[in-house]
Amino acid sequence: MNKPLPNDQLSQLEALYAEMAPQSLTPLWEVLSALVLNQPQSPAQVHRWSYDLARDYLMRAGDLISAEQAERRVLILENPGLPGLSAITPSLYAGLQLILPGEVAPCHRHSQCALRFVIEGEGAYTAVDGEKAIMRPFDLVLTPGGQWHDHGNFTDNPMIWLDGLDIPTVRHFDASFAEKLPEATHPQTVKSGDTLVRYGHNMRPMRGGVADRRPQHQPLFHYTYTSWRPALDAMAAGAEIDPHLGHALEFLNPANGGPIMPTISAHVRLIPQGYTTLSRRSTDGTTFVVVEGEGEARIDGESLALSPRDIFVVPSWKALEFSARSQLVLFGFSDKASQQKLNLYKEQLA
Ligand code: GTQ
Repeated sequence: MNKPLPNDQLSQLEALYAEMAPQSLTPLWEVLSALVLNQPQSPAQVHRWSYDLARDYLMRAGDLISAEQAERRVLILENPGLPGLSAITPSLYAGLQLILPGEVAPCHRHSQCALRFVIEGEGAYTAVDGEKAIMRPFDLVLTPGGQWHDHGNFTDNPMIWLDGLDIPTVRHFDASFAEKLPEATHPQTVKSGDTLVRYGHNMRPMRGGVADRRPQHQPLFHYTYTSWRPALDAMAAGAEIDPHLGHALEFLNPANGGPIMPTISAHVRLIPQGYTTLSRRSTDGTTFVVVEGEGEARIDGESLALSPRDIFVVPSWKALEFSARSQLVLFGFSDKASQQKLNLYKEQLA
């Protein structure tokens, strides 16, 4: 509403609201400006989780409950501005998952799309439709919606990764289905690494027979650190830097050249030592992992110190700039994939 109303009009309106409320009717004019915002006003807050601190709690949980008992032993990174919603931004979820030596997180599938970004440990696996991806630090592994997945660790060390899922998006659409496989692990369908060989080199098998075993729309599910990290270095050595992003590369779905999954985009970026990026804001609230380096993120004036393995979230439409004290390498994921489909995505460069 634009102007304050006279008292007698107000009291009659309030009586009217009270009468209609039991009929599940409410007046738009009382809430319109809060519904149709002039610009995003995210309820999510800027937040950083110290990896060491979160890891400590995760390991203590590991002493008390097994991966099998928990189905997924994960500490949710819940945005302090979204209490009780199991969300890191309004549309996405993040958590830290621990698999201890000898454990299996049993096989299931669901509508939700998931990414895993490995933070600690080497050699445990995520199996997607019965094909194991052997996980190494800073690998990106996908379990796209509807694909069977189980995790297991037959190494001698704990394995911890960041889970990023579209749980709040699927909840928003009321479209969640999930089922468990009767067995803890999916039967092996093909040897580990088969999909990387077939789809991991900007190529795909020519049609025919078992060559096209993977779902056509979502064939690739493993993006290795050993491929993305040198690509970023080569870019930094040769290309002019983007003053707002640094050197940045987005992970793609080779089936269509689009984002990795229908609801989640992911990228990596490198900011050279001593460099400060120009301020930029975008509508896709983004969760970051510090892969290497030390520095600072300034987010609408708030400052976060960045250290390796820390995780932080920058909500929608917050102006963000990075300063790299030593060369900073970051991984980030967001709902840009969804927003672009819905023609909602916007960015603004300072
Ligand atoms: O690994 O399948 O963090 O289903 C949350 C839900 C992980 C998983 C999560 C899940 C998973």
